[in-house]
Amino acid sequence: MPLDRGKERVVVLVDMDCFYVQVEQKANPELKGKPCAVVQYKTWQGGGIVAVSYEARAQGVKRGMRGMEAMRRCPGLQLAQIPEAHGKANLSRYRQASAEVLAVLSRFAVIERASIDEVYADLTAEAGRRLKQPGLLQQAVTLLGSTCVEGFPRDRDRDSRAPPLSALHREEARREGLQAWLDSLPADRDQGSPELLLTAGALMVEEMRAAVEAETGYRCSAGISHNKVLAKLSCGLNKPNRQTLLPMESVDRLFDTLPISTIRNLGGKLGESVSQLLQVHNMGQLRAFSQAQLHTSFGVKTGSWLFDLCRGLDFEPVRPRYFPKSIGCSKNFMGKEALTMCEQVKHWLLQLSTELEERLLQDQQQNGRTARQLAVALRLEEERQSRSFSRCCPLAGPDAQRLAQRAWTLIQACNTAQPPQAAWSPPVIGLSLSARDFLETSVVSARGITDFLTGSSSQSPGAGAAPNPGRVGGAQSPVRGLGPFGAHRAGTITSFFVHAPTNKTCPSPDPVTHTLPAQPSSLSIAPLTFPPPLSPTPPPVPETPPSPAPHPSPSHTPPLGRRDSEHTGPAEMDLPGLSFFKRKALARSPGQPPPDPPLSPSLPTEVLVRCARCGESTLPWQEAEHKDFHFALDLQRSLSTLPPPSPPARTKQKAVDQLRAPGKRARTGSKTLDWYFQKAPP
Ligand code: DCP
Repeated sequence: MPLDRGKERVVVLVDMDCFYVQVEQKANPELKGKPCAVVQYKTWQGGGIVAVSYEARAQGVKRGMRGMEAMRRCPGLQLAQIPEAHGKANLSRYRQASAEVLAVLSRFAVIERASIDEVYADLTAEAGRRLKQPGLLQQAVTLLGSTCVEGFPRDRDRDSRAPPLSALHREEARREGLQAWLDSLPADRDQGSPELLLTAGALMVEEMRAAVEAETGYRCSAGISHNKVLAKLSCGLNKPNRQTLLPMESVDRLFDTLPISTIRNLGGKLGESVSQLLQVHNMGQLRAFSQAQLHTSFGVKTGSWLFDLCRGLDFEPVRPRYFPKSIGCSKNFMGKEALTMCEQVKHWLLQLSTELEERLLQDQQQNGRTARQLAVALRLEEERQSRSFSRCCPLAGPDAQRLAQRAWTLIQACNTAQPPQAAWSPPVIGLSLSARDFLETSVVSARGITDFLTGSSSQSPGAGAAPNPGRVGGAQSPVRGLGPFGAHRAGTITSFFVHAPTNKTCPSPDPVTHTLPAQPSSLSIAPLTFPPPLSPTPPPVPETPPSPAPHPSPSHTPPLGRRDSEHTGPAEMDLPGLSFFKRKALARSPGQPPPDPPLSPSLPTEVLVRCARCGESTLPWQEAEHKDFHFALDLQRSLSTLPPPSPPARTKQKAVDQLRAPGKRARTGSKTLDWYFQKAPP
């Protein structure tokens, strides 16, 4: 029996529960079971809360509150603080915890690391295999001991306005729903049944989560469904320490009351625009629009995507990714913290470089890979607007002094202050350094490249072969899966997921839209004098209220110069502050990496992600926003040229008409594209 469209796969999202809190609780077991929160930078009103235990959530403590306010709400609240290093938050203990969890999960399936505490996996193949095992479902009701089935029993309504159930009632409802689900499964165990496959997947996920808790002490929740969107959505339905199976038959009812903003990829401006343009609030309301209407309003690609999405269909594959694509660190300088002197910029470049060096060395040691590119991004504040710039250059080693020097070389052209340039203008409100384009080093040399390209590894037992032939890092060879319970040492698993990019050339940036002052010749650059690497000198700025994460906007991210221009690649500087590095370079043994290639004008220094639609180059972390940019353009075009869709509901039609009426159009049309890049209010 062919599976219904969109129900072919079993996809899981595993998400750690109040992750940073759990890490702190593991480090300090006295915090366990207590209302507890993790704060960042404690000095201003008790710091900003970034993670909250479920006990504290029950008492009204929320992420984003100041520590002092949270203490007022919840007097017994325990506050743990994120460690700091180099004048900024140091997340290494959370990254370490994340790596421990990933190591466990990757024994069961090929995983896609979605964030520090979220992992996707496609379990289709292994679930299919398990279905063939005799007696699989006999113990299901016991084995699925933390599984909730959304929409079951069928007559139970999910009423978000109803008072929350007690833990006892929740457990009763869970069991009842699970039993009803199991009773509804086809008796003949037709192996093509999507529902049976989901159930087999849920059994696997129970095992995966139990292994994570047994081996790391961390608890997690999970969502099991047919695609990434539904998996992500369902994961959040019964947190903490529960997993939720979301069958396709329950999607319509769930979507009828589900705000559009809660769906993956619709949480920001895109979802806001869909709501505003179509005057809809819930996902289910989108079903009232025909595919042609959605095409008309959003273009064929986005329109088709929305048409499928509101029916629970999504076809994005799980892409094998074990390690982060880049290793980066950033710091914001809001308000009075903004950097206005070159020395401040250099100071922070070195702080960031020092952290980056530590993390790159650790990554090299643990994962056997070496970064080949350095990307620098900075946000400048000009006339109350922020503009972002970014540049890349080749990178041969993680030495902090050298990283800082290269970063400085790359960004100097952004300084428009008059000579002698002790000052920096416009003020810097965000700095970010990131290393990427990783090359396998130790693993490749130890095992030979053929294994990696063919996947013919003796370490891949095959039982859990990846269902999806994902491609990673631009490599053209399919990735083989990992067998469940196969042993993988840290540092060898990387071979399955990351391939050495072959001769990746730097795409040339598009013509510059924002002109920058010409880079002065290298002779006119002020000598670079970084403080010594372990300088105890505190940053010359006090702590102020927390700032949002760097949010560079693609529309404001022109390259810093034309690649073919003589000003593109500032020449390597021979500067007194580099003596430390030079000594090291002179002492380099033959086995050590060569020095960084010079940033000579003839070298391509931009290595950015090229947009297929417009050819514009952006940094990888700006890709998503860049897509929003195109969406915004599409919207503007559709507003100005196309007839409205005709949704059935009269009020809806009226609202859409109003939105498109000439008098009203100016309102939407008058928004600049910048509007689309502003963060949605929380
Ligand atoms: N985090 C952060 N700043 C944010 C959001 C999150 O520092 N604005 C950190 C702290 C979180 C971790 O990332 O513990 C994971 O974020 P999640 O959004 O997954 O939230 P939690 O794991 O804390 O809670 P939940 O159980 O709701 O997933």
